[in-house]
Amino acid sequence: MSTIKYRHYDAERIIQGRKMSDWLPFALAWWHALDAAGADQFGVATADKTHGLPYGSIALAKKKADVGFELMQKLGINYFCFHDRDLAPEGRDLAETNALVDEVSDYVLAKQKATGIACLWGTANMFSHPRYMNGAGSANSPDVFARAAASVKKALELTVKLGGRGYVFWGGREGYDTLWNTDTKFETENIATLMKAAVAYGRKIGFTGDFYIEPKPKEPTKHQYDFDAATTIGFLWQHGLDKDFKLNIEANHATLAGHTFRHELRTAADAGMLGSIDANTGDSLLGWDTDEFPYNVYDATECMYEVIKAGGLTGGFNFDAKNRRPSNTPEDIEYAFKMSIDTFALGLIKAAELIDDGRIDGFIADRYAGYNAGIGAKIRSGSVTLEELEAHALAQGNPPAPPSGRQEYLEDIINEILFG
Ligand code: XLS
Ligand code: NI
Ligand code: NI
Repeated sequence: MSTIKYRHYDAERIIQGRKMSDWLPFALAWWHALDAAGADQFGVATADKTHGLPYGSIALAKKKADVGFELMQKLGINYFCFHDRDLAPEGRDLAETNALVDEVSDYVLAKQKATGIACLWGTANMFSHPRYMNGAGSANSPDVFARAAASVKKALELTVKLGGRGYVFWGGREGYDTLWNTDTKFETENIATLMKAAVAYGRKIGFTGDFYIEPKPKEPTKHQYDFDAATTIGFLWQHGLDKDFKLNIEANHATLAGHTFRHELRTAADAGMLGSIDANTGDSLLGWDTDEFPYNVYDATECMYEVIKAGGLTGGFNFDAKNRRPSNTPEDIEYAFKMSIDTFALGLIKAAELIDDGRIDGFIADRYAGYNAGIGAKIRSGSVTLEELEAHALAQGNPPAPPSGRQEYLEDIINEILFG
């Protein structure tokens, strides 16, 4: 039971026929909440998340789990997300690395059993270690490719062990810095091969959840292959991966791609591939992946409108977010989660009000009403010919002037519902 007093979030409250907690399966990102301590390109950490223990030790790995579960219980958050390397440090070789993460994941699993807190998704960190400087699935070296594949195998095993709903591929180094040294076709084919092997192995060991790709256009590479939702969907279709994969849409990545968060959600949903969300936000004046805790209620309302229309997520809302560098105390972490959870809860409430109000949906239905009958219905059937369309155009004379799009009228409805 959460001990935090939320203004809007009430896990049991029913919205559009479902509990708030079912619409909003919130997750804590291990790497940000328990690791990120404020270091950036220009300075070292401003927070201390070592708990007096040696950095990279197993004792610290277990302590992080203690702190994480305590925090999730306090906040009433029911899920967490992890990279293999967030749970346990890298050993001297693959065998030792695997043994270390086995030990820590046993510890985490025991805590899950004791608390009922579940895993939303797992992933493999294939971007931090220098071996991945030229990519993982896209590596020019088959030895590095094999090492990446081995870490995907292990991370899948960990995800199954911890009962994860999903498995994420985020390709931090899967891209290029210069085309003068890169065969893009070759590299994307190899990435697909790695993903196909992951699907085959995952299904073999009983992983029934969704695989996700998390689109991001750049950073750390100049260009990442999973640029945005549309590019990623095309890749999945091209390689026959669309049955097993959905998208994990991150708000800040949408901004980096020159899209709105809502655009990316809609694009994924239109393809039936809206799976999960990394809930964060960037700063439009900074222009990099600052992973801030989301507080913009317009964005959250738009997001939840898309999520309700899509029928909910198979995944959840992972707070892939960290405190700003000067917010460096443990209380700041709680304030951040509390603020963002209330932001999304309010977004859900307002999105549901918009739908119940009906004016927006009604306007959109009217806007396309011409397609309900006659030549419009024929077009919608997909079987219309140019000859039929020409015959219609000749018979009708000039088409009537199109009606107004009414953007400002509709925006005023949004403001009315948000603010009265
Ligand atoms: C980085 C990504 C990363 C993924 C998980 O920008 O958002 O945190 O979510 O590897
Ligand atoms: Ni992310
Ligand atoms: Ni990100």
